[in-house]
Amino acid sequence: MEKLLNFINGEYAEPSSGQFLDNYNPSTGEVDSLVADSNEMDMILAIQAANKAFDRWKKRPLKERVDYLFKISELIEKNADALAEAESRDQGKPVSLAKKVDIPRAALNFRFFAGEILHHKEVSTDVDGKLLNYTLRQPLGVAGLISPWNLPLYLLTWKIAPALACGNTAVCKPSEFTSRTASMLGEIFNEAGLPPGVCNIVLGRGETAGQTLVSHPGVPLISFTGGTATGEKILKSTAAHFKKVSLELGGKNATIILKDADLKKTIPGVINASFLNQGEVCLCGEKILVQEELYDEFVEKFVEATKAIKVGDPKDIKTFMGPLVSKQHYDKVTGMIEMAKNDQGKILVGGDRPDLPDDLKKGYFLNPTVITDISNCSELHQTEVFGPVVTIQPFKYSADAAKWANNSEYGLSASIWTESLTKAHKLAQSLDVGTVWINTWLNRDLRVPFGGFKHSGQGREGGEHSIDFFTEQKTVSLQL
Ligand code: TXE
Repeated sequence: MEKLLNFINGEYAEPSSGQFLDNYNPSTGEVDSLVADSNEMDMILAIQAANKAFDRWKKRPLKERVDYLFKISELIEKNADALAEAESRDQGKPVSLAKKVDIPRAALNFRFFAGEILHHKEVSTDVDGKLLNYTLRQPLGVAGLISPWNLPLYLLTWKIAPALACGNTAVCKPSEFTSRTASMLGEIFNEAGLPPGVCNIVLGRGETAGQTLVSHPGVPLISFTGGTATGEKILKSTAAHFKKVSLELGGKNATIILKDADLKKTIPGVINASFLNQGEVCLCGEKILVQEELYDEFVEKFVEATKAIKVGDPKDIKTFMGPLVSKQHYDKVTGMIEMAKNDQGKILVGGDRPDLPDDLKKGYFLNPTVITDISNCSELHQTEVFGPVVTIQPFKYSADAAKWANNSEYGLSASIWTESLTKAHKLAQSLDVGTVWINTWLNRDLRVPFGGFKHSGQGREGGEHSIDFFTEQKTVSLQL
């Protein structure tokens, strides 16, 4: 059976223990490859390789570093079809979505941060012509980059590109559920001529490989995207070494629809915000709040649009939703639907499995699910489902919408749908979240700060914020 291997110091390597994890295809429920189950020793080898490469990498002329990033971006584009198919096979997302979003975004991450570092400027201040202050930036060393399973290549490259652009070297730990595209990156790095050790990829479990990376004293910064509980563990593990840590964690995001929303634009937008990527995007709006006057009409049209969603083979161009990523995750999501039923929730559509051909019968497919009539205080309104399950609740005034939107330990994002931009702006001001979209969702501009309030994370990445994170800034004060 095919083995997905580590990429350390420019070479593919088996894990030192010889142990592998079963890698399931979520569409069929069958094991279709094996993933290196790396241990502490593998991770230490990767950290040593990255550490050794750091001194030369940080001294390379800026243009040279940037040229590598542009080359990697081109190669991702050249291999886009193979990468999209691999992503879909591992993660379950439709191939069409991977081709349209994940892989182009991965290529863009390298191009964007190459441009960002090329155009980066520092400031200087003059004090009466007698004192000149200016700032310098320097990379920190080995960056530990840990990514989740929902947008595997997209989120990993979102970390690799700025880390390398700033002159750090990297050790990556992709999710054990979706290691395939990460393992393909090694070949791309070699074809781009990236010097050995500059970017290493260690596959395996979080509690072994991941934990070694976050606790190792030779890794001064950690960029993590994943679950909030893991984020908390990482903070504790890194505290002893005062590491720089950026955490992008979960969300329980609200979609707020005011009574004057144009449903022609709103319904397709909210369908995307609810069910894109099987609802496995940390920015998905799981909690839909609709102003009373529009509630009935919205529910009727939204349910109709949900029923029209095609769930099935991710290879089929017409498929909008593939299977959930894993059996564990499928059990978690269906468990939350049971919780809604126990809370007297009314399931208007979904909650069941689609009827599929024999080869997909054991896949982790779930129909998009819409639930109403559960109390605002229900646990389902606080806990992240991370699947194709949304609740709809009515509200009277904008202030009530803000209250229910903020009623969660998370604070990642929200979307507001209305024709009144003044109302939308006021509402945006009252939401405790890192990103508010108005009449749109998931529209990402890589220059703007991205991150969460409260338990949705700490720190911001994107544009100059990533440069801030992946460098230390130094002030030089010169008496003239
Ligand atoms: O994520 P984990 P899981 C949410 C979502 C999901 C829940 C758990 O609600 O149901 O998190 O998902 C690595 N030290 N999100 O369990 O475990 C792990 O190997 C170092 C939100 O899959 O957080 C993987 O590479 N690393 C989300 C990465 O952390 C550790 C995306 C994420 O895995 C580690 C995914 C440790 N001790 C899930 N333990 C988002 N914000 O986009 C695990 N890892």
